[in-house]
Amino acid sequence: MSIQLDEKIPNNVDLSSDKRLQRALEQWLPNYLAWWGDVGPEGWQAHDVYLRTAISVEPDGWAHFGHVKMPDYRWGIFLQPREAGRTIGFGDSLGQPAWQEVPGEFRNMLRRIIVTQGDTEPASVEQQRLLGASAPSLYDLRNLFQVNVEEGRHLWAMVYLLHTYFGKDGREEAEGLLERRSGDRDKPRILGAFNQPIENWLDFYMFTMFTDRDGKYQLYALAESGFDPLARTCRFMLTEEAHHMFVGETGVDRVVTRTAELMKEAKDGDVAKAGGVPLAMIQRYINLWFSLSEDLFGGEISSNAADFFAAGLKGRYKEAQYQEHRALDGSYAMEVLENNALVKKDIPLRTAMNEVLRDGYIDDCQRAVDKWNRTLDRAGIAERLRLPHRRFHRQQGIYAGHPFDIDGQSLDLAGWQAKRDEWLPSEADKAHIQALMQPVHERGKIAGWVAAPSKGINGNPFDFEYVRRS
Ligand code: BYC
Ligand code: FE
Ligand code: FE
Repeated sequence: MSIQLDEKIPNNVDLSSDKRLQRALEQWLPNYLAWWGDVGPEGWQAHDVYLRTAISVEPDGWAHFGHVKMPDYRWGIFLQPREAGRTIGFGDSLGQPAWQEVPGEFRNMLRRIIVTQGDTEPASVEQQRLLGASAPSLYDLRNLFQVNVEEGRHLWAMVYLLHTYFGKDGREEAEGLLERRSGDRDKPRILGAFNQPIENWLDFYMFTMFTDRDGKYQLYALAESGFDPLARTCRFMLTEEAHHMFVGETGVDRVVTRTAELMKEAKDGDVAKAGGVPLAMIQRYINLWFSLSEDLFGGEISSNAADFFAAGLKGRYKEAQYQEHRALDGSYAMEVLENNALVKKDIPLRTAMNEVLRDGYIDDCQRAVDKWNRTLDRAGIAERLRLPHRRFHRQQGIYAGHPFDIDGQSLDLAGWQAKRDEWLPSEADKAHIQALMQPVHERGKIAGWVAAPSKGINGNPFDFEYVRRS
């Protein structure tokens, strides 16, 4: 029985001898599979998909590749191995031994962080569930499903923590994670971007580029956590996350590449007429998903963030890069909106932790945009892509609800409305992209609006049979 269990659920948490966890999972697993069947990827469940499965945490042994049916995917539980003598790296408890059990005084805060993190994972699967029907290639189809099964595993990772460390209310929260639904009016997912529709593959590339990248920064911040099981769980999740961001960053780059080709080939340079995505439209999708994803960092000025940091639960990106880990005396200069005017203010550093994390995120996004611009440059195209200003189109924090243009200049409502369709995807854009979403499910072929990748997955060529009928 226990050997069977380890075979079914690969893990490094000694599941076969943990009766309590087994019982909790026994209850939860059928509900998880029902959820996957209900709102996981539509179609393709009986196909063989070339997927990687995490079967150990060894640096070069964890990614096992092979054709499997998604419902047979072995969702596992992996934590980075424990580091002997690890201490808390920041906040009020700096230098004390890392917690192996939940510290009572921080229990609610910690549970809330874990639930918020856990909620995003199934949400993204729900958002992406219809994309298989319009995949531009088998390579892309496979990448979509890879991302989906791994987000499923990330849900498992948070459920493991809830089941193991939070008793009855942890089990209830774990059920709740399967009950909320992306975009549902009555029981929506917790964070804004995870209730936004992902309607087409440009949305998908933008989401994996910008929204999964929020995941990277949040996971790095939680990988510093003084609660050691959370830190170790997030560290391992980050190894999988890299591929999701790769799918997004190279996905956008492949669209840009194809657009540049069409700009030169198409008669009178009309990319839209030639069946491509015009650069201005790509820019509007960048503007949308970048701003939605910035909101995921929370308010610029946040007492929650200060509390998380003080408690030693959520640190900064690579905390070791900083000299000083209490962040009690520092401040952060911020432009704050006061009576409709921007005023420079010094904000106590702990309260500005969301903004500190967002800074690193924005730099990382800019690096990717620079790369896309090099693609344009190599193709001899003079136009450039850009990130909108961080104040543009915000719905959380101090700039929320106030219109700013893409350079961060304040506008009145009429000014915003006049420009809205220049900056964000319009109904016409959506209709154009939708018309391009003709599926290409034939081996080695690719849709006309996106370039093929420069290489395939795990050393295989692009025309490998990434998804096949069994
Ligand atoms: N939408 O103090 P504030 C990933 C709420 S992505 C809706 O400004 P705080 C993934 C907030 O909850 C990574 N509500 O913010 C990616 C609070 O509510 P209450 C996910 C929001 O708390 C792709 C109020 O506004 N991980 O893994 O400092 C695919 C004031 O909050 C939003 C995490 O997020 C929003 N965008 O920061 C798959 C890590 N922002 O108290 C997966 C855990 C804020 O008034 N979460 N609010 O009811 C956190 O660390 C924090 O909760 C947040 C928010 C950074 C999200
Ligand atoms: Fe994830
Ligand atoms: Fe991800």
